[in-house]
Amino acid sequence: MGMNRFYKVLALALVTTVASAQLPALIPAPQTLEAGTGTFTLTTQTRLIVNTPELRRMIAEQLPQLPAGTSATSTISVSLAPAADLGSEGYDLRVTSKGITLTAPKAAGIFYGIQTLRQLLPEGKTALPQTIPAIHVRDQPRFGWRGLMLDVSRHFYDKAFVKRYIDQMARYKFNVFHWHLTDDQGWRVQINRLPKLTQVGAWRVPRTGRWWDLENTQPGEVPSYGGFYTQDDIREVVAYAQQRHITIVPEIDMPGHIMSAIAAYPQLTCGQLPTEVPPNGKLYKVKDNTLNPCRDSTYIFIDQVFTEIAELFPGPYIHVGGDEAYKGFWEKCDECRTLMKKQGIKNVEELQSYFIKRVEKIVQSKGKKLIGWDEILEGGLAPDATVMSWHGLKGGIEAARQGHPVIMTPHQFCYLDLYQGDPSAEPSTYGMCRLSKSYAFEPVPDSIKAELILGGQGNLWTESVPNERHVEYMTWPRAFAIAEVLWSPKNQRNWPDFVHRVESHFKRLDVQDVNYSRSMYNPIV
Ligand code: TNX
Repeated sequence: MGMNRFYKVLALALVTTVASAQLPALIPAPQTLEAGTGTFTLTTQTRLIVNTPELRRMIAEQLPQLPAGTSATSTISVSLAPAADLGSEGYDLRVTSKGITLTAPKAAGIFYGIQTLRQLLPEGKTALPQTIPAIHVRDQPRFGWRGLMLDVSRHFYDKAFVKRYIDQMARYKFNVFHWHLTDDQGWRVQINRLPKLTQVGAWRVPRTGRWWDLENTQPGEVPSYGGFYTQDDIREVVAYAQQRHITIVPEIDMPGHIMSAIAAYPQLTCGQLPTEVPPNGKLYKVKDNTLNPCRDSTYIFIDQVFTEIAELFPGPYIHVGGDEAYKGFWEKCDECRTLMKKQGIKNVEELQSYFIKRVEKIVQSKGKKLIGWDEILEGGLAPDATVMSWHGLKGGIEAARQGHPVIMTPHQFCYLDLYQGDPSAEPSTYGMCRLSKSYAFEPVPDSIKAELILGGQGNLWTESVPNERHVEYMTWPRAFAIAEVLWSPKNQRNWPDFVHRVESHFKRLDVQDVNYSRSMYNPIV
């Protein structure tokens, strides 16, 4: 680097540092932010002016308690007001020395404005007075789908933790919680019509020597690892998420990754091997974990499950998985061969497509829309499917080319189960996805219609994530990066400034006792 260029880079770095030191550290960065002059102090005399009971409840839950004051000179005014340019989630937040004004066309926008306001206030302090800088933020998200996925099958985390996780998501303006409720290693949602799904399918005998499966077992007990959510638990979590403007997308993974259900109801498979809920471990190769796509009884089972799932989850989608289905047993199954001949199905990929198309009809009969992982492209997409692209961007590009909506979640950028720093200093897993890589995620490829990309999400698979502290460690700060990619304007991305803000949010996580990784400081040498 020439000397001139060196000084230019140095000057730029200084300017960035000075600028970021002055502006409040908001994550995700808002669309526009202007610093004002002076500060506003929230005191016991500050009066709250709100025009609906719903907003009053929201503020009571999210901000320090404001006693009914009398001063008309210091106010927080929150109101719904039309604004064509703010969309359904945007808001306008103005802080001056006299008070705070928050307006939005919809309640969701008010909710996000409150999250911004919380980030302007000191973390964890409830006592007044509190002082915040004068500022004007006019903000709305880049994408309507801003998700995180949590796998609760490979390891189970209880309802209280899931609520805490959702709380944390809401602070960073995520609006979709994709709940991976079933997989080979455990079925985690109670289905009343099919009680064995949780009586049998929610429990597994751990592989000897796997401390993370044995850690909850008392000495002398027959080790059994597992757990599930009752329908009351699910309703409680759904209501909690709704209050935070988060839609839950339940995933019931099929036709593969469903050995836990097969262990409970063995007639669901082609039946060439004995079944059990397998022990956890990504090295454990699951084989006969595929539903039999040729029996009507399989679809009756799916109908029964989705009837209850649709009642429990008010959101518009059911995710049906579709990933990594092992099709070897279909090739060897007489029933499958007969059906394929009768229907003119040429290969097992087309048989999977036949299966997903039938499943889509069931999903639609419950008033819901189907989402699947990108393998549902194999053999032809179901007519109205939304595709979640995890094999890089390519599945999403192909689905969009066919006119289908897409959620981008390419593993290279969005997989929160991968190493985030030097493997010798990190808990054991595989692959690599550094914070800087997540921050470089761009959901819209050049070649396709941007409107078909609904957004993206981070996915936390949990084969090697045995407990709740570890879930947090894997999630933060990478989910900060994903939140910013999905909310903030693309042209405002600024890595040095982001790192600065992340550091300030580490302090917030400390106060909240949420775990996180500092591996962004570890260069891999
Ligand atoms: C692939 S990504 C899977 C999961 C694993 C994950 C591990 C996807 C749709 N399926 O079952 O947990 O890799 O990273």
